[in-house]
Amino acid sequence: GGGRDVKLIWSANDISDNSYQNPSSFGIGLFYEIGNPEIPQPVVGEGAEPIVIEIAPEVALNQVGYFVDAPHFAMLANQGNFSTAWSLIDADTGEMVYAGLTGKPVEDVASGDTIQIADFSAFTTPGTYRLMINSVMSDPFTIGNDLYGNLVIDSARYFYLNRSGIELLPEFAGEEYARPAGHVTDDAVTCYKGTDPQGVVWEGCDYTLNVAGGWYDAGDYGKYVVNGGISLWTLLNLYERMPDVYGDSSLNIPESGNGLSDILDEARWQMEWMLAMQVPQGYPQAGMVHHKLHSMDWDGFPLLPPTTFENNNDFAEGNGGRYVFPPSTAATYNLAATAAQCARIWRGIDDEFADTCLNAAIIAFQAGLENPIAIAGNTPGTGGGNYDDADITDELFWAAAELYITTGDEQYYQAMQGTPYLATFGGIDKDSAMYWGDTASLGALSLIANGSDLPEIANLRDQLVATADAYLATIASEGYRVPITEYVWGSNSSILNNAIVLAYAHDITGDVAYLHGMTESMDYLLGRNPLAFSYISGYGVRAMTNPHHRFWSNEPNNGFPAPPAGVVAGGPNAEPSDPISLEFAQLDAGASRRYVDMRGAWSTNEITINWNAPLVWVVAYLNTAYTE
Ligand code: 9MR
Repeated sequence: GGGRDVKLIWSANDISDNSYQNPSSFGIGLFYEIGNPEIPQPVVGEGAEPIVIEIAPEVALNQVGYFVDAPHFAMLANQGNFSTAWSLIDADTGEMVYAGLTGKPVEDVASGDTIQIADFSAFTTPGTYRLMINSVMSDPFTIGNDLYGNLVIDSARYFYLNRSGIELLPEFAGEEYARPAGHVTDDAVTCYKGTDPQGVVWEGCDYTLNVAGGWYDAGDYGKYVVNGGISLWTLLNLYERMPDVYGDSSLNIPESGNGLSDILDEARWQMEWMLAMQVPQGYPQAGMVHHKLHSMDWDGFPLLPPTTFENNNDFAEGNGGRYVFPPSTAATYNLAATAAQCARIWRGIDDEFADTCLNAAIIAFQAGLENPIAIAGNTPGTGGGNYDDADITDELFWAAAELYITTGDEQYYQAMQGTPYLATFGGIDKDSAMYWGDTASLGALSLIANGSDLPEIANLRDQLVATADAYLATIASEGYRVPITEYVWGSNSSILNNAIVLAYAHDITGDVAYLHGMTESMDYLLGRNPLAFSYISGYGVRAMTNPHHRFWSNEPNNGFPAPPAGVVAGGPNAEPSDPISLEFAQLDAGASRRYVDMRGAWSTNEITINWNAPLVWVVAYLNTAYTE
């Protein structure tokens, strides 16, 4: 092996120059470069300095395993600039079953690594193995087709476990994750009113809304329509494409046993909250949708969601209350789109609910057209994210597409034609096909999934396949074989959303290459990456355990459990912005190494509904493809 230093840092430093909140608790957590949990953890005390331990390098591979006929690649980073031997070893007998040589090492720009790559794709005998590359031995992993059955369930339970406004009971949540209802006082919230430090006057409103319920967005207790929308769309789209994956009682949630798909029950929890964010008739901007709901200041960390919260609706002393913020065009189209999905999906299941959704969608779309420039920007206070989005043409297209699918009404076809996205697949030529701020692809995927026979669809399908081809080309050229080259905030979700596009290309063409692009995307997330680290909690021997989450902050002795299994971290961020990532991430390495598994690291290690939703979609698809 080569002489590169690798380190494991355990730190309990007090990080005091922190603008988020409760900084003293942020420094606790494991920092892995290439970590090894078997190394004894140093004892830490107040204000201890980080301790650096030299440990061995790790083989980067899918720590869960590989499907039998999918590609089988593994990497070793920075252990020499020469071709080297690898061998596959039966984990039970110790016998070598297959062997080969890496090619010439690859210089990977994204990480800065020099990588020796083993390709054992031709070995297809199911079993448990270890892989040795250049004398570095891996942990055991599987070759087989039943890899993701548990992950299909665990990843989807994320949503129940992040519900607001309902007590999480032990029989559904498990003892560890049970907690009181959070923010039941969201049943009466008014609009923020006041003059912010920049002199901007916020008008307030003459009503309160019952906006209890929904899912918490992420590590914070905000609830945002923009972001709630793409997350909900993803689960509903999963249901439209794969209605049988989540049968009744599959997720053990309170609605289990009602005879309906549990993923629909879970989606409805969020749909009802989205509906409640719409401005009621009779008030200014009726039909528009409030952008978001959160408190003026960040909540403490760690912290159980408070059951009651002083919303400060009468604008008494202080400004720490919880408010809805002004309607935005983007939020309005997010509701129009998802409520249109709702209207067709619940038709025949619950017609009254379908009617409610349809009515809300139609009204929202019209309100969006009449208020095209209600653009969300910065809001006063620091208690929530902005989800600011100045370009709403993509949301308009998405909403029009969903309404057209549901109603067949010509006006929505014309609205789609008024945007670029009926002629051009929204995701083409982009590093990521979609995210909360770019939703044009969602409309195209829905049109394709619902078998639209519009004349434009053939071209959209071709462009979708061309987009998927570009991802396959990226996989082939990136050292760690991922379908992205940019590492934005939440980069792991770019990979997952691109994998959804690969799934559609697989549906359209039947070409297994796209399915393999999906398996390779999961390989990366489950450990075949520069840090040889699984970004999905509970899956893999070195997996994420310290997310930025106010309840699952991994302080079990104080009532804050480690995360449940099946939660994906945001992942490496080329430009981390929180003090923990800035201190502990490898900023001198490439972007795909800029990550730390520490709970203060909100710009690399937060967890959110819009990142777990595509994880659910992708593993549901792969599990179905490989086990049926
Ligand atoms: O996912 C969002 C990412 O695209 C933005 O770059 C980032 C900064 O604005 O915010 C992310 O969203 C956060 C939101 O604002 C508040 N809840 C947690 C979200 C994930 O970090």
